[in-house]
Amino acid sequence: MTKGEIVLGCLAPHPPHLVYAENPDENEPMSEGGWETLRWGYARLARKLKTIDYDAMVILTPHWQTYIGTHFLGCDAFKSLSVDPIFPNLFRYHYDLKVDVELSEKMREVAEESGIITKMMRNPDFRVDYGTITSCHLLNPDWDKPIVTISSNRNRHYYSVEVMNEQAIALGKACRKAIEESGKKVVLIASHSLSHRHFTTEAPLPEDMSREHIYNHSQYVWDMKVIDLMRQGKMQEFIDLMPEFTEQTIAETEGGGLTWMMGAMGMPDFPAEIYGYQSVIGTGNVVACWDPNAETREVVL
Ligand code: 2X7
Ligand code: FE2
Repeated sequence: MTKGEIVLGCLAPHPPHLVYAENPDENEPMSEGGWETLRWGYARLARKLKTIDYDAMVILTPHWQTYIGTHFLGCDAFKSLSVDPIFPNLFRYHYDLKVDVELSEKMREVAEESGIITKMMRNPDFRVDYGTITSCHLLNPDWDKPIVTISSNRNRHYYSVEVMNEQAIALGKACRKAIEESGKKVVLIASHSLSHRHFTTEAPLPEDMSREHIYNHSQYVWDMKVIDLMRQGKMQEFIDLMPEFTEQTIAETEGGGLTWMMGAMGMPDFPAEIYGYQSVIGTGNVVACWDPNAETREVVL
């Protein structure tokens, strides 16, 4: 069997506002658009994905939070209505997705062997979180590839960002080994924003872009600092700064997605492709990817 590989790693934020703004058939509420800078960036990355040969998407999301161990989706399919708990006015999405259970089981097995506490989610009525749905919809609106969702263990809350970093890197290395042994080509997705200070009052029209802006300059400066590190291919430096960045900007990196993905990809020292940065309800969001193939890697923005 040929060795499996990670063919792309995507940092894919999941504000449900972006799906709402797209008006896909799956989502009930209708909008007049909004947040185009991020949506156009996503559309460009989705076009790149169409040119890449891959078998499955593996996503780590901070909105599936587990307190004992790391959990993996473990049924062939999940179908239901996902209603965002905070923004039910924007996101009521009918999903119908397929899971690569073989790959999921393999990752769980290798993670367990490396000392990580793990569990398969075998409940067919389990409601898949909106982070998975939003990031996967925007990267692949056709939903024509199976996915695997990995939960976010709350070790940042039990312990610290430092412990989260160590655990997420160990999980990333285990997932990489499992992918290599599986013989499959896999796209990784870290589903989250950067800085994460929310607004406190919603505009009467959620997509009113005259009301959309970052609420704290220090958070913006931090976001620009870490995006600059991505551009320069200095991911080890970013991971080293992760505790300070995450604490000072209450960043969604706390769930471990980016650290896990960088651990799996061997801490890239090549430049990330940047597709767009924009504020959503005051949070900082960048769409970015790491392409290990130097021949297809581009300077996008
Ligand atoms: O989950 C989110 C998020 N991470 C960012 C912005 C808006 C809403 O939901
Ligand atoms: Fe979120």
